[in-house]
Amino acid sequence: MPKSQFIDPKDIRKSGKLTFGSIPVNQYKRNITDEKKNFSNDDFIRIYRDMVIIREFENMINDIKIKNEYRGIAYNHPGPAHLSMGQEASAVGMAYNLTVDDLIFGSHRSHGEILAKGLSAIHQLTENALMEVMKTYFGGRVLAVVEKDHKGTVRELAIRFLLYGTLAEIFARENGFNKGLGGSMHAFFTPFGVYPNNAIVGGSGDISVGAALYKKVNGKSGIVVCNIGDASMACGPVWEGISFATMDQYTQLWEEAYRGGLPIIFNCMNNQYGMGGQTCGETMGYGMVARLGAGVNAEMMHAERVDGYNPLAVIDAFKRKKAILLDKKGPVLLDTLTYRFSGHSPSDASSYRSKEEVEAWQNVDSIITYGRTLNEAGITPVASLDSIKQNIIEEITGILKLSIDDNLSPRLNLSTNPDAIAELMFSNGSVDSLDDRKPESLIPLEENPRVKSLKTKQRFYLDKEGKPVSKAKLFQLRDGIFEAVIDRFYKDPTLVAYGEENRDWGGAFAVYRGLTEAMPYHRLFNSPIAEGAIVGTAIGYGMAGGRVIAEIMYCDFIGRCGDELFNQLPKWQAMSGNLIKMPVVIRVSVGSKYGAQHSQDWSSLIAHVPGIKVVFPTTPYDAKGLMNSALQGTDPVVFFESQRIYDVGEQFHEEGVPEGYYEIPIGEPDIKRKGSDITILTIGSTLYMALKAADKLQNEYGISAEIIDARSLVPFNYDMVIESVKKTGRIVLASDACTRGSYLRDVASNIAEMGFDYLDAPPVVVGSRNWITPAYEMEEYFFPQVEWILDAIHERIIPLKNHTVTSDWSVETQMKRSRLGV
Ligand SMILES: Cc1ncc(C[n+]2csc(CCOP(=O)(O)OP(=O)(O)O)c2C)c(N)n1
Ligand SMILES: [Mg+2]
Repeated sequence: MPKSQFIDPKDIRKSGKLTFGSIPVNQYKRNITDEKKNFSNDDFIRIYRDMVIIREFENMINDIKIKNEYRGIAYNHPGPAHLSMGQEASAVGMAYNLTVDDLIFGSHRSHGEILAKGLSAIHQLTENALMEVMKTYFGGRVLAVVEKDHKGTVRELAIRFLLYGTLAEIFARENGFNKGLGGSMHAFFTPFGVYPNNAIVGGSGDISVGAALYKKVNGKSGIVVCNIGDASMACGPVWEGISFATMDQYTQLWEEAYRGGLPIIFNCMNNQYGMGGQTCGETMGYGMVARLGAGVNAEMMHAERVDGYNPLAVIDAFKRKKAILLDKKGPVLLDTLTYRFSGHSPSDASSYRSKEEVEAWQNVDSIITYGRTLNEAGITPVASLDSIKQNIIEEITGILKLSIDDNLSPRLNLSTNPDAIAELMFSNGSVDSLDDRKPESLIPLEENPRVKSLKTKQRFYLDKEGKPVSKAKLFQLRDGIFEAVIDRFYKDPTLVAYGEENRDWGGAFAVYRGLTEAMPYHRLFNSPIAEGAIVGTAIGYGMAGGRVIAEIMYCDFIGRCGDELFNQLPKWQAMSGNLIKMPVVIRVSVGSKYGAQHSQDWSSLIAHVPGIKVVFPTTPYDAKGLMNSALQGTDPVVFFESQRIYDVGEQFHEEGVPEGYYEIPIGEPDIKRKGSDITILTIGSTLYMALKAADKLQNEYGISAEIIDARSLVPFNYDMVIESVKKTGRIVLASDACTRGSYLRDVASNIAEMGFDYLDAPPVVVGSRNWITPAYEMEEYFFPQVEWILDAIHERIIPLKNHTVTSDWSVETQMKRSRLGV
């Protein structure tokens, strides 16, 4: 809580009542004659055309899925296809007034939204702009296929491009909008403002909020629409995204120019089912999705239910809601009522609903109803509508032929280039700043009190006389991180940092002390206690074009942002065909002393997931250099920090920690002490334990240990380790992670394979016990100790003369523990 806001017990304890206003439900009353003021005949007809394009596109996919054939063209599509037949009016109505600067995010059922938004963009952009988009996208390779033999207008060409890029993506072809790596549930096309669609139900709920944050913080025009299903309204990311989007600080604390709500519409495509579960009456209790807005903020999120079976009602609602956002009064919750008469997927037998129900909705099918209305209002004869439909069928038939032609539309060739996907996993960029604006700050860098105080600190742990420097005078590991972070704040105007206690508290572990004085609210702020949203919004912020540092206060809390860390952060660069960049750094502090739920090193879990760079520095010099690299790059980095060593000084880099900027490449381990008889490879603060073990080995047993600090887990260059093993013939690996399934087990097995010829004994891993972390007073029985390292060497690698073991390294015990699962 900022000190500027006084929590007065007199006010807080007053009695009273909370009252809620009313939420409009299907209030749209205009008829087509009224709407003639707002739409030309061409507009009315275009709305119809767009709905039919979506319907026929999905008809085609449905036929392919069910009959392996569409209009005589045979094809087998084994992948997913969640169709939205019946929902076309809600998609077209949503997209109608959105510009290309307005971004939409969606779900597994978003083909219709992609096409609707794309068609709307094609209508709005100039022909030159359209040609530019098509020529530059993947170097024009998508365009090349549809351009051949095309005789129509540029806009018609662009429609072909849209249909082909989407269908080729669904069929996993390289010409697809995401090189075939997204597929049906994840296809998107950012030049038209179509951002990632998410196969994880509710996955867009927090990511989209991050994109809205990007718009707001960087003064970019446009709004964000988060299209999600009615069942996803139960999901954590959606609730956390809503909490993040409605924080009071936007309207109460942020500086004048930035004051106001986030520009986002949570648009629930309410088809009333989540697979076979009925959200109203069975799996949820909201009755109407719109009701949820009432509990969130005083504006009740401007919630409203709108009839998504009438495209004009949806257009009207989006127009009004967009105006609210542009007036900085967002966010908004829309409950767009709709119905899919297609199954959840083509194999769905619809056992959960009656034939009568489906027919009742088919009877009010928006395409038929709207077409009839146009005809009755004298806007267009039935024959014209029929011919629109016929043309669309022909067009889609042509697109299908192009998309399944293996010569025109091949897949990524993993036979000729087995690394084709590997090459798309990371972007490996190096960028000083993601925007040209001057970075905003409250004071010049030199005037910052912490920057000034750091100038007086000792940057090496020993003074000139070789005596240890006191903690008060020492430049510590936390200072190394701070210097990298503040430097980037003054270089990159897009950089924002947030998490729990990031502002007034100075970061839970004082890494950010001094930043609050330097940075305006919109660049540094406290988030809600919502780890999912902390990481999810960071992903959206990065995707939209900004750089972000989000913080998870304790490593144990990464379970709270599991989906964001495992399914979202690592995947979108590759799933976009490497068009999206992800300059997102997640700082994760590894705890100690606080028992089972605050003291786990889960770096192995993150390292297991392909697509994230993982670092774990343990010295001030490394922490600063690696943070600089992380903040210069364009890839997601999970940056582990150990609470045990935030206050250590630099012991290894003899010149001390440089004041200026330098980078340490991610992926390179570092020899912290040279030796010749045995290698000890460590991750995290176990380095300091290993140093003590090395002292003992030398002093008591005459064994010289070489100590290598991994520094990074992913990527990881084995050269130095293999070279060391060639010399020593022996290796122990130690970290605080529980031993079973740990990253060091993986490294050990790789070393056994790659360095077998040089090894005199198998690599041995010393990790924590496979238990809960006990209380601080019992930690010595859980985390690796100096003696454990010596015992492991003695028992498994090389007998140490007169050594008395204190921990049990017998094979029998190892097998027994494994049998018991502990
Ligand atoms: C986290 C997660 N849980 C379950 C699923 C399986 N699943 C896919 S779609 C779906 C129903 C989603 O319903 P809703 O959000 O209303 O979207 P709709 O399918 O109706 O468009 C489920 C349960 C999933 N993809 N992700
Ligand atoms: Mg649904």
